[in-house]
Amino acid sequence: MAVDLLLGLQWGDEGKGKIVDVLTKDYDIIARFQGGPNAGHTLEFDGIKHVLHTIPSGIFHENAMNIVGNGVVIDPVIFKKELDNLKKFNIDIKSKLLISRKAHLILPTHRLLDAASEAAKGKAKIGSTLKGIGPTYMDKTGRNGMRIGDLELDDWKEKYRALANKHEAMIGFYDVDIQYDLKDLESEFFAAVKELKSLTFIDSEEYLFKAQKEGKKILAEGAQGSLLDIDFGTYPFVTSSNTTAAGACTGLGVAPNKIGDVKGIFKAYTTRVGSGPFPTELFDEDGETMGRVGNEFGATTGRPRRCGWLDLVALKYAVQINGVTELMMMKGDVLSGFKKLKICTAYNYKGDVIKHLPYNIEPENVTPIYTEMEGWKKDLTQLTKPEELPPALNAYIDFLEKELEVPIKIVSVGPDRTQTIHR
Ligand code: 2SA
Ligand code: MG
Repeated sequence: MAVDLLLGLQWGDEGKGKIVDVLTKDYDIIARFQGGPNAGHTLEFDGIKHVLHTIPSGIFHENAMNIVGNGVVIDPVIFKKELDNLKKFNIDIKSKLLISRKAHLILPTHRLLDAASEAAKGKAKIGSTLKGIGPTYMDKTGRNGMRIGDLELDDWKEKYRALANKHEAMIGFYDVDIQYDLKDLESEFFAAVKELKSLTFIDSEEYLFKAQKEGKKILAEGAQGSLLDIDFGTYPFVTSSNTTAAGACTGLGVAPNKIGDVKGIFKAYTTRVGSGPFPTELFDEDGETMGRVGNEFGATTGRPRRCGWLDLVALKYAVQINGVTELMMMKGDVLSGFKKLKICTAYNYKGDVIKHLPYNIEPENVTPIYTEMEGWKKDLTQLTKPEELPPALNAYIDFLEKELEVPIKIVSVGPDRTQTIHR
């Protein structure tokens, strides 16, 4: 059985958590393959809103197994908080959540290094979530990292100590003022590790080989978005993992020829949190309206998200990089009431009109070229059938399908599970 993927096609926050939750009934296993507690996946059902960071979004479904794959980085402290938040749901976590031994650990000093690195960058900072993501992946690729499997060894604390000492020396290297009490951070960390160790660690690639053989349906849940990919995103303003389809192969141990549907999710407009170029960003009332109506605040950090029109040049790029086979459009409801809508279909790049994403999309090089479309007034949030969608929204969807050459299978009209229209 092939492994399906669900990927964010923009700069994250497309609504992956909601859609995984909606799709989980069709899957036996939901697996996270990259990122870590920088992610904020929001789910809403029965009037409750829930934010997950490291735990896969299938956790609320009785019959789904949830896997944290080898490509993920785990902060035991945040993980423990996530587990605490789930307690009220009476989920049998031990039997429903498995963690790869090969996943890397975020140490308290990784978080401090993240803060020091960002502070040293000043105005050029990445806008990291400060969860220690970059330093942890640096230790992974630098072959210095600690993995979940290390926690099963008797001498793991020695390994921890050596790495933490090295990190402290590195923090000293940055000429910035970072206040911290490592003793406090460590006691919190060790307590959290103890709880983490009560969960089930597995060789997740082996588990997934078997599951595929047995015909189990697996969905790989991406975090962040394609434009934050370490290779293909707007470098250096990216995260430190491969958020694109290939990341699911390396982050779970799934062979490329075992990938099935690639579900790409995007917002009907664009948002970005953190620094970095954003060609269609709005600084006017329209952008303010999107942020307010769309409640555009970071689900992990609470930072306001920057908002702008849909950028088809960037979206097409993401569709191509990922080999997207079906699309899901989120938050169309937020655009209700706009008289006119703009879609960026090309860039003016240093005087030339181009339709691909160039090496550099800084504002001094790129000006978006827009196609204008009629808006719609209708409140979409109560709609349940595709026939009920207003004509102007159908025209918007048709236009996107034609440009992107991929069908839009789901139109989401609100944050709740039930506010989902299948086409
Ligand atoms: P990091 O923390 O080192 O991975 O940050 C590097 C860049 O990646 C961006 N990034 C994100 N962008 C959107 N959503 C993310 N998750 C949270 C959310 C973010 C939040 O769901 O809202 O709460 O602020 C996420 N995680 C990382 C980040 O902004 C940097 O630009
Ligand atoms: Mg998010």
